[in-house]
Amino acid sequence: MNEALRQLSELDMAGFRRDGYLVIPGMIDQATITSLRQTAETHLAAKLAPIEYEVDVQYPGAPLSADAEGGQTPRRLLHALTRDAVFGEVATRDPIRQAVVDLFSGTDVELSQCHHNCVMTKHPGYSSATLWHQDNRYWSFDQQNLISVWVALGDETLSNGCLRVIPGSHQLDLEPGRFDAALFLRTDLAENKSLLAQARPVPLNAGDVLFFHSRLFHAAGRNLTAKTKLSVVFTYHETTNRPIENTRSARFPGIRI
Ligand SMILES: O=C(O)CCC(=O)C(=O)O
Repeated sequence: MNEALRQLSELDMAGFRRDGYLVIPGMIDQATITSLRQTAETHLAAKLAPIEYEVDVQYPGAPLSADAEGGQTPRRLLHALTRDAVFGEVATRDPIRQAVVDLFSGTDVELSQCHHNCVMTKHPGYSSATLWHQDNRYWSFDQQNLISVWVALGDETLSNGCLRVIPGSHQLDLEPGRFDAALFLRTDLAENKSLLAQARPVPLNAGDVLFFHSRLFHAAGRNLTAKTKLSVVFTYHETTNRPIENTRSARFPGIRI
């Protein structure tokens, strides 16, 4: 890789390899954050499809049905790339493009359209908690080696449901019995409890960017504040990492960046 073109330092990349995640504070300028946030808020106000609702995910705390109180609470504004050019510009251009190329050691990289590729929202009152999981549950590729990029559009803390991660957990190989049927870590097992004791919150400020490996265990709580939390999330993989035939990952081809 050409050293001069790198976005990340050697230290950043070593940290990512060791921990499975990396935060770059203030990577995205505030004018871009404002534009992303305003676009997301406009789409939310108009309930512009496609939207995944809290009731669709049925995570802990979600309203039980669309007719229940809070049943119309959005969870994800899907297909960010085709919503507005502002999302694609952030996802496919520097500094994020170069940082992702750095983390994949300079190989050819594609932006997945199949999952994530969305604005994650957490609304006051009716948001749900996300249990411990690896994001590979969303994709089907030859290698479980994808990287997600989480851009905070506002401040993220434990109070509004920021991510929590288990540093280094992307290197673990756990027996299938440690997961439930939906591929969340079972919290009743002693061996999982000691793993979860290593969890750390990842607080972010608007404009900070979190890079994390698709094998990293992470979770997040509900939004207990009065303000909606918004983040834009994209996922990337190497071009040589092929989607498995006839899966969702194959049906939504990646975009070369
Ligand atoms: O914001 C959250 O609750 C966690 C999001 C997440 O980990 C996911 O969508 O896979």
